[in-house]
Amino acid sequence: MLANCPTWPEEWSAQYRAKGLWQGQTLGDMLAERALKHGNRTAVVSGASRYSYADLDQQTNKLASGFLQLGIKPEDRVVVQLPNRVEFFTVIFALFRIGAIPVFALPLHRQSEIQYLCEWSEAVAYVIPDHEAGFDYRVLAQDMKSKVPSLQHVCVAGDPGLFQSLASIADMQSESDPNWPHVKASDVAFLQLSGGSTGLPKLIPRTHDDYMYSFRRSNEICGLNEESVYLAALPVAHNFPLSSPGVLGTLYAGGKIVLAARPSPDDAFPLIAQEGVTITALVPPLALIWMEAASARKDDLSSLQVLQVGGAKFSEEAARRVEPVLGCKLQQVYGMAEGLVNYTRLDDPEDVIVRTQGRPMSDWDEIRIVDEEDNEVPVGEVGELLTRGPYTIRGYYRAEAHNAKAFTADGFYRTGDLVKVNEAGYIVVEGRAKDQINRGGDKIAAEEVENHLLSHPGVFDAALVSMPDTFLGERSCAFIIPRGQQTLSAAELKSYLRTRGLASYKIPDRIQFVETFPQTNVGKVSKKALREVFLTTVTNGSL
Ligand code: OOB
Repeated sequence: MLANCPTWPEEWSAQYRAKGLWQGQTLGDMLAERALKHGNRTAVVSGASRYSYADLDQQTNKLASGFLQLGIKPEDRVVVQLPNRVEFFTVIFALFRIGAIPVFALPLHRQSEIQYLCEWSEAVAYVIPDHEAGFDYRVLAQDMKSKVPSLQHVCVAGDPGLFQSLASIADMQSESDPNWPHVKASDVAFLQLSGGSTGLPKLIPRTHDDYMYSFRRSNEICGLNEESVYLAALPVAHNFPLSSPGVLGTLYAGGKIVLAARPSPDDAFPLIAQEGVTITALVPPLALIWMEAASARKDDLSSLQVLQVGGAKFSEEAARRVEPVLGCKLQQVYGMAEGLVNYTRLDDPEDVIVRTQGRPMSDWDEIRIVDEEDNEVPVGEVGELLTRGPYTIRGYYRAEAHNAKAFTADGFYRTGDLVKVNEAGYIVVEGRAKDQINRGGDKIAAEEVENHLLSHPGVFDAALVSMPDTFLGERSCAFIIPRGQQTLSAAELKSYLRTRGLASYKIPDRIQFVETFPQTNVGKVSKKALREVFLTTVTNGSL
């Protein structure tokens, strides 16, 4: 087991195994087994190319053997930053097969996030596309290679430039058959990134056992089977399209994955029509765009049975329009990379589907709704959601001090979400206790951006808060107290943040200069009051 990863106490693990929740299969073995069962069936469609289960498995083996020859060993960390293309699968399954640990980065991450991920995980390799959406990842990789001492290899999907291509790694000839390392299902399979609320994002260790349980159970709830066609419109490295039930659930079911390069209707609608897509997942702003476009376009979306919406709160008004406009069922999904996933059920009454964010997927999920003193609140009242269960982590990787705050002594994860739960166990997300902004599903840890702002010599103090937005749900506003008599402009600060290599969705949507911050009665910055300052000034028309 990877060091510095808190895990379930042995009696819990034993129980999860005895109940058949954890079945002792690794993700690498799952693909091999699926290839035996579904050999010639199409597993992945990407652009004009189609890959069968057998193709995927063979490609995975070749790459795994190449990775071994490069010297990548079990438990070595490898930062994987691939968009929706087939190499995402061959790379992660090759790493699973040799027991190396992918660290999932999102395509929008830039130098600041990637350097942190590489350094914190002490990654030996970094896997990138050549370029994507106008960005050359090889330039970023070159910078990382010069800054991160542990980084030995950069592996490129496509034209490798100065580095090594995945194709050449897969073609490395070995003297003998590879000696596959033994990988245990209870081992950490990969590290996922948390949305975070403190300075730097935390790494989430997920085991083969717990993750496989989460998508097997998701498949049951979402009705995935061999006939299912899943459109990956969101970036596949995110937990929602990865496993709820997402692409991994689809592979487990023997279905077909269709990869969209972008989630726009222009890209996605023709794929739905051509490939007979039955299910897909979107964040709320995209669901709004799809509904707008569906009324204006003529594409045949009739194969679509289920649209999952999650990652951020979906308004009831928009939720009610999904079925009439897109002709498919809506499923609300409220999940988190740390574990717990809630679904509305496909046969729930409409009111439940449009008004709630679902209920836990497993009977083994435990939830508690508590007040600020950790006392449980009465049913129907708002409190913070705490959770524990067979696929919810017991602690972040290398984060002992933080874990003591983020988890209770008896192993419940403090989600930082303010929710209420009705008599039937359905959850409604009401707000957030954590210092995070949810920008249409993209999570921004306020402190991370504040620290970047504070590094500017003209900034005396900085506070990032959310402001309501009809399209994204929330946008970010940075309140800045300038240092001394410095004259600073919003544009200057934004471009400063860009030069610090921050992902674009973290750049504040608005920057507001103030002289002081309102304070709480214990003398901390009151973000609640700042949000109110914003709202009043906006309504007065003075911003
Ligand atoms: C998903 O995972 P993360 O790790 O990016 O973000 C988790 C957080 C939750 O704690 C909550 O604050 C928010 O995102 N959230 C929602 C929501 N779904 C997630 N807030 C309101 N309504 C929803 N439906 O976002 C994620 C992981 C797996 C499946 C789906 C989403």
